[in-house]
Amino acid sequence: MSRLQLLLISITGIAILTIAFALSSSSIYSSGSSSSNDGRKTTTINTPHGVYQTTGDILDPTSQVIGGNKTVIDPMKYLRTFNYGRVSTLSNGNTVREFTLIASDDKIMEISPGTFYNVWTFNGTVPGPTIRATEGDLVRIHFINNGSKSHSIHFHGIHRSEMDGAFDMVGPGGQFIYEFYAAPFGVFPYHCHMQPLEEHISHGLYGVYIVDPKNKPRPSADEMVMVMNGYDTDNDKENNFYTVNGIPYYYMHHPIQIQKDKLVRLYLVNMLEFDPVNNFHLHGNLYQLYRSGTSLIPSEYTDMVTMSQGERGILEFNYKYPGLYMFHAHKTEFAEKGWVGTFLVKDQNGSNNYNYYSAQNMTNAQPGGGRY
Ligand SMILES: [Cu+2]
Repeated sequence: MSRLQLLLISITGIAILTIAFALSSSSIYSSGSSSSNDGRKTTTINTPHGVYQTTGDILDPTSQVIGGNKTVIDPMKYLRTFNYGRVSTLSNGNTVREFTLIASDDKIMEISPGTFYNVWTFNGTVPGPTIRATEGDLVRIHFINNGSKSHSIHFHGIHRSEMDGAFDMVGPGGQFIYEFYAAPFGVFPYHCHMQPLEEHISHGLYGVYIVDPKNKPRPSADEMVMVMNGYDTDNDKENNFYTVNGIPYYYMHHPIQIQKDKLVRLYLVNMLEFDPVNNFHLHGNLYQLYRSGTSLIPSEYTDMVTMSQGERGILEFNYKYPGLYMFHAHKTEFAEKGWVGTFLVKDQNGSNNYNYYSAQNMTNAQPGGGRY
């Protein structure tokens, strides 16, 4: 059979599928499932914008996550929550910041609407809590392993070898105190360092550690944290879901509200397992990028940064015009499997000068009519 004949048959097939779904559909959107020759389940979704077929798990969720303690995290709460610890002062005047991090590995939690997965967590969420200190502070982490496997915490930054969390495993029921001086200033990941590493990281044992500069603090801003991650829900060492802050598409349906002309400072960390790179693209704007956050002088003015696992940076920007703007991975597959969100920029009187609801109708009209 010639390539042309094959092409014609394929086109005819797609056309028949399209018409079949259009006819069988009583609502604007419809979906159906079939099995392809290799046995993989194919989902066909018919929308006013076209017919989509996917062998991936999802194009966009059809409902909301449950929320509460069954869902792996509240991304809106996580976004602007910084934990400064229990503060005390040593006799020499040094500030001490104490934190408790508890690992678990037995929780089955919702990571996307209707999808439950065995997450391994620090303090019950993926990502774990954001730890924040100022350069020179003594940071003391009380680590408790409530899991059934050995775990540890490895902080990036400068510290003694016995505080590195790479060799000393903490067994089930065990405890360990990590102690180090916060240095240098910047943004860092922390994560479990037990083997097999990809299993411990891909299940969710990571979080963000921020060290603020002591002598010259960064100017005040609307600060937020974003962790890029994924979930391999079928155990084939490939991610099925991609997210920023733990739940795919969350900020697409719950835009992050920011003020026009106000400085936004975003602490961005890539903890994505299995895929070699990830990236962050901002719409309608560019940002000053401080790679690793270890300098007060930006390294680049851009709308795109690409990071491998463990890389991170601080992004600073302000919006000139009100409205709704996307941000997402510019690796299209990741964006289509959940790593996409929006900023809703408002002006001083609260208006966003934008037909937000019509945009919401476009993004929220889902197969089955689900609406956030
Ligand atoms: Cu672990």
